[in-house]
Amino acid sequence: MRLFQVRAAGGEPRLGVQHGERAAVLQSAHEGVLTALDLLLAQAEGRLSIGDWVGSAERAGRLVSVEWQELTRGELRLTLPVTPPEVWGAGVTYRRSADFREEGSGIYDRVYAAERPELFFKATASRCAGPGEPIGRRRDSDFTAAEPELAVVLDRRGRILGYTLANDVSAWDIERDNPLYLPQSKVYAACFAFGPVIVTPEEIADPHALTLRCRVLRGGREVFGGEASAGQLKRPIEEIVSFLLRSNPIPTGTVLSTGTGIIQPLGSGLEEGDEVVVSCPEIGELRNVVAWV
Ligand code: DO4
Ligand code: MG
Repeated sequence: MRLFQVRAAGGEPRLGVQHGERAAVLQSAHEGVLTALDLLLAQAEGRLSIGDWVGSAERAGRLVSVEWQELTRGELRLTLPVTPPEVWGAGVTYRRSADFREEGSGIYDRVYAAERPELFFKATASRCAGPGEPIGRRRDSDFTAAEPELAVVLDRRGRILGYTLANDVSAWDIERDNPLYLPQSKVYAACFAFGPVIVTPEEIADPHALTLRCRVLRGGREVFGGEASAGQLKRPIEEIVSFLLRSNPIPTGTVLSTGTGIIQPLGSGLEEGDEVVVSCPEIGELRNVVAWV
């Protein structure tokens, strides 16, 4: 099942369910469910099955059908598919990311080879951008890049509630200046985008078989394109999750982004107005335009 959320100006997020070009939006709470996280959690806890709940909400007239494309331009707009209390990132999980970052210090090669992964606090909900919302480029960065990543939504026990696409937008020049500046390269306004939907685990037989693609469009022309398979991840996603939970309780709805395998070359960073498109056939397409923050 593919779950999303919409919001009218000034309104609270509401759950929707996508089937291809059609979608259905929840009009009011049904069986105690109003948001995507309510539904994901209810299924994970064995209180309902999402398929049965959708059927029952349709019969009760609570799910109203809409065109998917309308949700990208109408009054009711796509927003974050869950409101995450915390967002964490994993780093240097692909050889390509280690090679690009390593400049002789040895730290990136060491963490790529080490048992313990790199994990960092990435964002709060207020720093996240949903589908179609602007992503940020810091005014004090000359080289900010997209980091297209597969992300998971977790419950407090670390169970994977669903998969989504993410963009761990990062000021690479600040990180390259000194690795101790990592939090400033990673955490700022609109530094993390994710969506458009959360795909439930029963639809993704093997997350490591997913291939992500990224395009950066400037004035409609592609100025960068790249792809990576999650099969190139150095370690399984469950292992990254288990390290995140070591002595570190996480709240339900936490998003963990699993690292980038797609690298924009030096000198081709994001400009204001660029559109970044992260896509994966099994999940959809996440589009965001870059804005100064
Ligand atoms: O160490 C820097 C961060 C790496 C990262 O975000 C990634 O590899 O995706
Ligand atoms: Mg990253």
